[in-house]
Amino acid sequence: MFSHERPSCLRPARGFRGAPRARWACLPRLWAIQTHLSFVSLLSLTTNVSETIAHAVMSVAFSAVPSAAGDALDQLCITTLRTLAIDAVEQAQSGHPGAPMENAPFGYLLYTRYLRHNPRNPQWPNRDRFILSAGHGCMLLYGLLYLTGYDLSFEDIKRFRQWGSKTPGHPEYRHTPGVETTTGPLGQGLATAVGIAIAETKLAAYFNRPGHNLVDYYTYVLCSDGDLMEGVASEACSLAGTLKLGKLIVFYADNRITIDGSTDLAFREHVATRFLAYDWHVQSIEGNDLKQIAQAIEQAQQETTRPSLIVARTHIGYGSPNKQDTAKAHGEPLGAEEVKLTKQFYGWPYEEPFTIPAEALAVYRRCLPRGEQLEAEWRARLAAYEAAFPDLAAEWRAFQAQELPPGWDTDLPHFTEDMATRQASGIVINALAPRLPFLIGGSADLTPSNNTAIKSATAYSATDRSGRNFHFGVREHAMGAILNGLALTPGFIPYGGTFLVFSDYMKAAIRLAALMRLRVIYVFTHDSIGLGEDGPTHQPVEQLAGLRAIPNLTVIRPADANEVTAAWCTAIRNTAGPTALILTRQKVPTFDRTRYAPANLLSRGAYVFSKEQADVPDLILIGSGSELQWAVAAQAQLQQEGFAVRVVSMPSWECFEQQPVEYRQAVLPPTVKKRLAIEAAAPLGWREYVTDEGAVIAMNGFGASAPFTVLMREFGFTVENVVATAKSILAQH
Ligand SMILES: Cc1ncc(C[n+]2csc(CCOP(=O)(O)OP(=O)(O)O)c2C)c(N)n1
Ligand SMILES: [Mg+2]
Repeated sequence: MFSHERPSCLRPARGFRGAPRARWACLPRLWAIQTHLSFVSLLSLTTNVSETIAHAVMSVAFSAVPSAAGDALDQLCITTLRTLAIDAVEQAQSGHPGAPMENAPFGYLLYTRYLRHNPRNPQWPNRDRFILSAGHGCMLLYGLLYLTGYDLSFEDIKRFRQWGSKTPGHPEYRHTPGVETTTGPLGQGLATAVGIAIAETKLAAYFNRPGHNLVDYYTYVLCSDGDLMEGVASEACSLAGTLKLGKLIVFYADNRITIDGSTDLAFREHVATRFLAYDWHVQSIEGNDLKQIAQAIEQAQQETTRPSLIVARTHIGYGSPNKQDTAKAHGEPLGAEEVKLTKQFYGWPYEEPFTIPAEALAVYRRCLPRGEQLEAEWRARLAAYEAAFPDLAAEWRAFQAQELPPGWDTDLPHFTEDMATRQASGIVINALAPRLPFLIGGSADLTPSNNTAIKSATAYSATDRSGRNFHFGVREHAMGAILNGLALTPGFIPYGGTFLVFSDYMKAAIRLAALMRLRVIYVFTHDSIGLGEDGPTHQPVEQLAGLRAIPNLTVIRPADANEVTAAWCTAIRNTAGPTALILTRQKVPTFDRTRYAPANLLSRGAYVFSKEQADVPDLILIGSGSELQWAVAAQAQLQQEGFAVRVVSMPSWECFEQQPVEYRQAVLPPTVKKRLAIEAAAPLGWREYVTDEGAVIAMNGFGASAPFTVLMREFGFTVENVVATAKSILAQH
């Protein structure tokens, strides 16, 4: 059962045999190619080829399903894609030739026959999505994008992995047209695709009406052994099965090779059986057989209630006589001699690298008119929809433009009672939810603790796609990746909650959200030793410093309930990257804003919360989150003793750094170097704000298990300690 022999239940549905074949049994028909090439005219391309070629072949219809090896033109197209990848990696002397060589048949068939895409408009809302989860195989994707006519120049292909080119070492969202998400960290692409597929179901549920299928697209993924070894893929695919994401189609390149060598070293599980257990639809095929690939894709499309996995037995570095089926084909150029031998094997007669036969290009470029036509058909559907449902159509347009409804941020909760900031966050979410229909989110099984539920909404499920509350299960990492997938359909405002300490479990996904500048909101509660008795396993210490170190991520640790309202508004307006809200478990004071500065100053990152009773302060106390209260109390005592003390609330370093220098210097005057920061977390990074003359009251080790009031006292978060430390700073010259 757990050998690589497939159990009979996994045999392909259409009666493919999948019997073991001789290593070279799936050779292209060399004679056919060579005959074909003998009358192929060549284009040595330096610019994008003119549209005339594409139009000349527009009328050529696709045959329904190709034969196993396809016709000579199919093979020519596949070989073109393979050699393009080989040459680009060779030229860069860096990259991964093996995966593109291996997966070219699937890539070719998908892009030219199945994927409904428009290279002229990569953002067309109803396009099918393709995610290359095995991002190291990016030359496959770049090759396809270039050949099918995306805005990628031939020069970009030749300058693979070079400074300033559109072809970076792994696919990057917003960098290369047609790249749907950034991939490279294995497992992320597949898990993100689950979020992308969820987004489709949600949009369809919201906008589609009988007879008006405005939203209807597939999410395709190409993944590798490494993708499926990673835990995040297991988390996400398990959830995808539960959620019955029937339009998610995953092609698994089962080449049984990773960097260390054979997968037998570390990965002997039966993947197909595993996915059956997730309640996926599973097929097993030969990955070099066009007929099997085509039939499997069609079968997967027809399966509408379960996500589909196509386990394709493939061969890394296909065609390389000395490197195929070895780890050597994975991550280094083949080398001149091996390139020669490989091209000989393919029956490729051209010595000049980067040769693209005109006939092959013409086939790929048929995607241009085909894409225009697909989009035009959809636009006609949209026009009919607009006529039938003008109000919904207006919402559709607002969604696409990522417009927030007018007045969404007026009359939001103003708090007077003391409460935990996580509790305030729950109230704010529920105030925002009716105004922001695309604010959706949930928790990794901590909904009651994170206060993430939208009370007026149902749970998102296989039977209720209109649900807005997500139950990610105890799967922080997948939650992070799925949030990214949701945010990749701009217009959605996804949020996800867990304890701050478990943000570590999802760090890789947070990092990608930041790299992609996605509007994702994290609700991280239980933000310090203030959570109390659960003890040091649950008490975050170093997490804040780690999150603050991530570029493009905005971290906000509001001090009280009214700062929470402002923090949510800042997060929703932030379209330049994700935002992490850092919230307390324990109750904190809600400050009287008639006495102290208004809470909406939070958007500036730091502000003078309580001014000194003098022209210039002797000392500045800086607090964030639950520790601001100690600064405020200490200010009163110190002022009684004659010191002019300023209190600065500093919920967000990132927001503060974006302020003009005049503002920053007005809050923290450079001449006032006696400063004391108080934050129940690792002190790393605070030195910059307290200067050499200041100090930080922080956590210099792990916490402990005890009631939170005891912990705060024992770790020095008290008025007495703040006053004493402040005095020692003031006493220094
Ligand atoms: C999270 C993560 N860990 C490690 C790597 C480094 N890495 C790149 S590819 C790879 C494994 C390659 O094997 P496979 O995924 O089967 O791809 P193939 O070589 O078959 O194309 C590794 C470990 C990575 N990209 N992401
Ligand atoms: Mg592999």
